[in-house]
Amino acid sequence: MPSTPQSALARSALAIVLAAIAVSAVHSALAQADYQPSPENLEARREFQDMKFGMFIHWGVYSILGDGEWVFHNRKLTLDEYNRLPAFFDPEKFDAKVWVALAKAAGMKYITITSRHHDGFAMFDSKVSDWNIVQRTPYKKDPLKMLADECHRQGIKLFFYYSQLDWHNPDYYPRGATNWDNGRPDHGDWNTYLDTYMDGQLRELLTNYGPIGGIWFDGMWDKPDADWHLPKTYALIHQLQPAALIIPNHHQTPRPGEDVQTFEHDLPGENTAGFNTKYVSTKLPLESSDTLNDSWGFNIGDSNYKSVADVERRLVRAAGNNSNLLLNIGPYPNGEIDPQFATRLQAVGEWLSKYGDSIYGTRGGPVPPGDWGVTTQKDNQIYVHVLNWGAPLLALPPIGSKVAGAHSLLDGASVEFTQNADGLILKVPPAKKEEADRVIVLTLAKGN
Ligand code: FHN
Repeated sequence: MPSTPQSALARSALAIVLAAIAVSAVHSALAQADYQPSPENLEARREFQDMKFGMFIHWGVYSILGDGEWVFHNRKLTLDEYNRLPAFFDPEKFDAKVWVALAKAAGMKYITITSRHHDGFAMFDSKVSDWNIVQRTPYKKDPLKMLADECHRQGIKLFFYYSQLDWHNPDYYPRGATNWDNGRPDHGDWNTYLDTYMDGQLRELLTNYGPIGGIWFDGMWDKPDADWHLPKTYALIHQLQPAALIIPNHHQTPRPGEDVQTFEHDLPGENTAGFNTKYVSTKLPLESSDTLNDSWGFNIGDSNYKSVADVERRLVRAAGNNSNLLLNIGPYPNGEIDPQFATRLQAVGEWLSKYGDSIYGTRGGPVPPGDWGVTTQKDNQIYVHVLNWGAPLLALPPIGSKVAGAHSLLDGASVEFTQNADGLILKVPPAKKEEADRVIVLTLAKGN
């Protein structure tokens, strides 16, 4: 194209704009070091804590093989082999309305879905590469867009899980702990992977789907010593949507710019899984993620479903530990949700319609969680959740406030109690058959 004075002017104007964008990006990247969450972000954190119960969804082209989301790695498939999978992914039964309605029926207030897992396959319409559902599958549509629209319609918050680890992109190099020889070249540009590919996709997720709850990162543990350019990525997210929460599943102490601390397969501070940090933030909202059977992605050989009572107890224990519970399902490749998941979730939802007051909007209560149960608190009410206690009397340590009355949440019947400087003794109503939790509501005296 011949150079004209106008095009020269346009070029200098563009150069100035790009320089300004670069300066502002560097500035906000540095600013993450002493990150001060915006008022919108702080409000989103409070809302997040109030929601308490979320639906985790692992769904991708790996679902076709019915062997979990790690199948690419576990079977040591080559790129050429795995590249054949998307051609078989045609989820004609996927209905965003049904998924969102199920989450609501379960009493879940948010959904966190894999926008891409470690196979790097984007389950959304990405222009950054053609390794995505719209360009590589016969389905050709963007299910995350449908899900986002439906979540907005039905008032459910949507979070995107995003794997930083990538088993497919050659620029994910040097490779990490989960590396195997799948046919990628032994060279690649790490900076391009992070700055162009990953940040490019994050920009799409934060731009094309309306307001989202946040980004749930996973996979940094594959290269724990690498420079992940976190300040830059975190600044980008907070700049595009200040209320979007950054939830990193890196199993480490939280870093500047992160908004929630999440724990996998464990309650905050526990480490039965073997990879969680015991450090628990006292400032950030907390979340604990778990599976409804033993798998994240659809696994045809896994029928080890948790019982409804088990899920209810986990939710209660999470709340008593001041945490949310993010409970996972792995839908079929055709988009249907296994009735084994659906019926359990509906039953939990029915239970929550009776017990929800003692969970939603609460924070961890004044009594440390114990084997017997936990407490939650909202305003001037403390909920004593008796989960595992066979005796008629339950003695609790001092709670720091005077109790004006106590009643059973389920039927409103008053509960006898005595309180003195040594603590509180409650006469626990006898457990009914199959009752996962006995909740006694303590109303605190005014002026406490
Ligand atoms: O490797 C993943 C796994 O597939 C799954 O996504 C879970 C969910 O918390 N996180 C990773 C392991 O930390």
